[in-house]
Amino acid sequence: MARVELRTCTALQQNGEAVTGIIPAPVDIEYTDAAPFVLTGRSRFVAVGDAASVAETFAARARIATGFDLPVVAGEAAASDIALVIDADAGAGFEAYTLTSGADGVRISAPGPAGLFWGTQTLRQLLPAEIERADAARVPAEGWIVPAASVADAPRFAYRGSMLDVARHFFPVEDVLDHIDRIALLKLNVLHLHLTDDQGWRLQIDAWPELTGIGASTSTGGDGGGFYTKADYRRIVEHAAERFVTVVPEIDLPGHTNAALSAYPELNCDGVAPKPYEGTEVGFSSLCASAERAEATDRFLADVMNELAAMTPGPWLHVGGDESLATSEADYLDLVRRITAAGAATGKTVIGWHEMGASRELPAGTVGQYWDFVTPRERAAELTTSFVEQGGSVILSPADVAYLDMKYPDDPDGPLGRKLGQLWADGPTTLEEAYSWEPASIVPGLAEADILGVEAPVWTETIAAAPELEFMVFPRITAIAEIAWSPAPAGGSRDEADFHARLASLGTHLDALGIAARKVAGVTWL
Ligand code: TNX
Repeated sequence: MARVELRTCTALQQNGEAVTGIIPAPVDIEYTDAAPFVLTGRSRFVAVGDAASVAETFAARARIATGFDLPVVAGEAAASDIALVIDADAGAGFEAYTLTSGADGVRISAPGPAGLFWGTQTLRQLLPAEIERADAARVPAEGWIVPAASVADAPRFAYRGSMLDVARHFFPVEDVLDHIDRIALLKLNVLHLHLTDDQGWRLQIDAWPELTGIGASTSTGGDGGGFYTKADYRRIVEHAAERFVTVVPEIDLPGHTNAALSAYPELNCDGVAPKPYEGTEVGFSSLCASAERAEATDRFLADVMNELAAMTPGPWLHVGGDESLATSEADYLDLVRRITAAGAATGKTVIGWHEMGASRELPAGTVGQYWDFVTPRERAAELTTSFVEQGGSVILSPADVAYLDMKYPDDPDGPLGRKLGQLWADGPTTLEEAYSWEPASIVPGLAEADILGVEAPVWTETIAAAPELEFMVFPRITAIAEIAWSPAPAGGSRDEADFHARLASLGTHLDALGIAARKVAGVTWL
């Protein structure tokens, strides 16, 4: 039996058409010409070890699309079954997994549930796209086949993020849950929620009720407000946790605070609450550093950080720190010290945008998020390495390749007939640009081990509804997900044609999910 080794993970060819391709590319994948696995009405999920809940998450989706019973059971797996096996030797690291598929069944093995879950996301992509459907109305012509394959996989970076700005425009809980499900398909494991900004405060804080009472009523462009109750936030966190996604909440401080300042006069140096803001400027608002306001400001910081930490099971709190252009340098350093101390006092690890590296008093382990360009300008590189010098690590989000709110080059109308996106980060961003950067080559002096991970932010000044979000995020987020998960390419450059072929295949899944992805030129969409 011939073994087709596909070093670069090119899709299996059938009648010259790509039928399958995994994004992000696994470390190792071999398709064979052996008989495929077929999921049928007799198939079961056989859980071995602590695998039942991962099996159930996948089975729930598969039942809806197939109409099959697909029970989750213990015991011996038959050739018609999918076995999910916890096995300490199945790979290095808690997110590693192996997968084999063929006429003898599917077997996914991993040292722990997280790896097992990522294995099921690979299986999701190996199945026909109809597996994504929210009803069982369409049976794939070839049946529910999984090509015979053998995969061994593990992520390059521990932190693989998608950031959603719910402050400039509010996105209801259901939209956020959908987004989590989609990023999990790409093995992204962090949802960074940008919860506060000048235009809105989106999270209930009991000790400061007007943050949402007043501060949540607005958005950019006068499109109405909204906020998450604590129960809403917990729903998001739980939905994410079931998909091995950690929520990183961001309260942006000390700038980007007009919504909070408009809700509480005592947070303002002049004691006067500014009007709510619905424009798109940045850098005009600031918490007050002066001694007269210290009691109110520090109580605000402690209350917000404590309530936020109490409802956040993940290890990180993001405290912002970007573009505080209305804060003097001395005040900025003073406020960053107090903000990061309040965050760290909760026991969480603090994350801040790279400007916070100006402080030499960061709590141990503070993580810096780099948002300058692929080629750092001005002080961006030194501000970033400052986090590492102080014992922390770095997340890379170079704006000219990883900001998904940048326009596409041909600036098409969005799905709701409006122009979307921004140009400030060195003009539009193509799919190829999003795919063509190397995390270890951005900030001089950063070693691989200093890089916690990679994140793709989407800011929503111009993006007001879920289809618009989908149109800007997909497909470029698939490029960022691959950079975050897959090994650094041998020889330094990634194989764009291979990526395009796999993306064409993934595109059928995005279609079946009903995602309004931008069908960029250069990909032969199926
Ligand atoms: C910069 S870079 C911002 C956001 C804007 C975004 C628009 C950074 C950390 N902040 O405040 O929404 O550009 O692209």
